Amino acid sequence: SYLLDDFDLARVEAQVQDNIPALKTVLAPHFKIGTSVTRGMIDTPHAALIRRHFNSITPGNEFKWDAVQATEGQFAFEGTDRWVDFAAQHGMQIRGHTFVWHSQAPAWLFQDAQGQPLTSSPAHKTLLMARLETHIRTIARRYGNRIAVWDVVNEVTDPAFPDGLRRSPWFNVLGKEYIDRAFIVAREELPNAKLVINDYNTDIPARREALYRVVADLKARGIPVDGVGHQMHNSFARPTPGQVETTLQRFIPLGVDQEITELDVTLYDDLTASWTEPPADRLVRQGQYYRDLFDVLRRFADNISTVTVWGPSDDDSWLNYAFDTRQDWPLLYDRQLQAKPAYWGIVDPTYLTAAPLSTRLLAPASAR
Ligand code: 9MR
Repeated sequence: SYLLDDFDLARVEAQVQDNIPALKTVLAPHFKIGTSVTRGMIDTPHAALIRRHFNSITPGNEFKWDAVQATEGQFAFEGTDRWVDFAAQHGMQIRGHTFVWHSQAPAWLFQDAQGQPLTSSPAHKTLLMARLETHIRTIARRYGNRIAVWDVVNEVTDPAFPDGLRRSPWFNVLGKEYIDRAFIVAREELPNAKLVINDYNTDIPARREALYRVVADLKARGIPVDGVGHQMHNSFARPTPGQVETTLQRFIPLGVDQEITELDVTLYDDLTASWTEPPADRLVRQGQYYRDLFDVLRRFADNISTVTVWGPSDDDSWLNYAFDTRQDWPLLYDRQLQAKPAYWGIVDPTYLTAAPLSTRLLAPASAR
């Protein structure tokens, strides 16, 4: 054992690099580039990183039902207000995520006044539809045009069923009408917003076709859906650039805008490995993956309005806690907010041939 005496413990804030191109400038000819944001980031150096590189934000959790209306009829807008103001202040687009999802929904939503699960009885149908409408109308009226894009429904497909629709509580009570109503009500309230149906694994043929059928059916019946969101939680193995191309191509005849809404690229091949540091060769491969992916996305720029990565920097990825506690490095900037090979893959792939730049700045003691 030993004693320490008379020392300072100081937090060294990450420094946002000011000598590299802003992602949003590099990509301006093609599409908007966004990131998801989480609570607290407004007050950390992440805010500077977000302002510098991105022109769209998607609050990752604040707009979800359990955050906005945890208790029936009591709307909490503190978290959402902050981000809407932040976006307005910095001239960014903001995406609302999401009005209708089966997950991160409070228990009361699918229960009657006695706490019993809702059924498909006429009374319960009326109740749940009224809840859906109230929720959408209340949020839409608060923010109106300040929110340019809405993920109106999230993850509603399931290729296991012939109709391609997930058997969520929404579906089990209301049938597919809940999707129709969500879009119709959103359009009534928000005539100018882009209304999106968002889903994952859209590169896998079964899911892609399920989503295609659902969107085609909505369009055929005049339901106002403007866009398809491909989440894209990717790995090196999939989707390949070719699979992305096939997926984007598939939706073009439907005349919808397309967005990449939740992009990240795990460094792992499986669920068993667990590293404490990212292997350098993997970071370069990740850069190559982002390079090849963005080559495709740029080619489809006419059909894509926004590409959003699911977090500004590796310290703020859902993948750090989704699978036990193993760390992952799926994004464009590292935990010190420095540009990774992933960033260079998009901005200037010639840098990928060199060893990853390590330009971490540690402020000299005198400056702390
Ligand atoms: O990023 C979100 C994370 O903070 C939440 O804990 C998680 C809970 O489901 O949701 C994450 O975002 C999800 C998104 O809303 C929908 N697609 C999958 C995303 C990753 O789970």
